[in-house]
Amino acid sequence: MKIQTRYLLPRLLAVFLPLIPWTPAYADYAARADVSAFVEEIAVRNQLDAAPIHAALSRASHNPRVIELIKPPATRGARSWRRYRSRFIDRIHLDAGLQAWTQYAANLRRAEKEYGVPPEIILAILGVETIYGRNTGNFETLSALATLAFDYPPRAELFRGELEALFLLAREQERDPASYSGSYAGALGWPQFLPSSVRRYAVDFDGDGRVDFNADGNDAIGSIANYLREHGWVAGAPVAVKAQVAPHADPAPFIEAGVEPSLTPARLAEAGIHPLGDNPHAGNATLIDLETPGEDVEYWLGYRNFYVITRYNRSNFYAMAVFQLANALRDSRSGGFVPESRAAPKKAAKPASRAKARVKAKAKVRKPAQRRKTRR
Ligand SMILES: [Ca+2]
Repeated sequence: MKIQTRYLLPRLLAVFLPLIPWTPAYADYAARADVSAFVEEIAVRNQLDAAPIHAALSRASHNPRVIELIKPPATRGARSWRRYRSRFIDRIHLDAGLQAWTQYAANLRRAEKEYGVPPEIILAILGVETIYGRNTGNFETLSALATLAFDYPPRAELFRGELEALFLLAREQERDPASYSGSYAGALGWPQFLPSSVRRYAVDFDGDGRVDFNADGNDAIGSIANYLREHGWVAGAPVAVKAQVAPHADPAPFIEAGVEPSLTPARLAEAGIHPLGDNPHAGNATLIDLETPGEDVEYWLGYRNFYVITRYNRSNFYAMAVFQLANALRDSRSGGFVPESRAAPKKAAKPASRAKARVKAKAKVRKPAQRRKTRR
């Protein structure tokens, strides 16, 4: 009988391939030439000893879950402001936020005094980011950043910078670089700062001699306030106000004008776009459209402080959720706010999972403003 060799080889491969240990290119970071070049480069730039960095990276491992989470979804569903909002303006965030307000009242007041950022904004960021330290993430930061720096080309430049920052942070904090954990994108602790932001903006707000974003919220409170002030927070100025767009108006060019508040009240008025309320702010604004499928678009004017919140996470949805959670916390503290979920029960929102992960991925990209062209 003639053996059908052309079928034999694929069959043999099918049988034996699974038995051969598969060694992907990223298996051992310390053995890779591109990784060694990176180590040499950062060692020279920062007067670091290359050997311990190399040794640390030899303990890092590729984490496929990190790649899965950072990747944009293959199919993008319709964005829904209502769904996004319902994930953050709810009983869980309000209760935890009010409790944190009481617990950290003294430091929140001090942060406002020193940095000009009101307590409810700081609390809202802590709420949206991690629900006051509940969800800081369980990814080993060194491996997560190595995976993104060396095995995810679209964001390699950013994450190589963050990996370098992690080594410098570890040196400054006298910690093992492998001892950090946080989000899959390398964000750390209650405020989810990337290592570069920890180095640049973190403050030891409780004065115990070190920055600790995991033990409690004290250092996070001062650090968030400092971050916002450094990005241009204006004490006492408004964040955003609902806008009315006249039926004849075409908001598209104004929305496309970008995230910088560049639209003067006169130009907006001329186009038929007006702030709602009695005391319109004289400052420049950006026009924000909040879309929910099947509903009218909600329009808002975002002022300088809205823009500053987008420096924490470059998303209008994110900044608006922070602003509205802040308002809800303030109103609840004075006894006025009834969360939507209680006032009028709606269909349960889908679990955040993928969409939230995506948002958080970007949230973590907290590079200094001048290094960042435009983000999210
Ligand atoms: Ca401290």
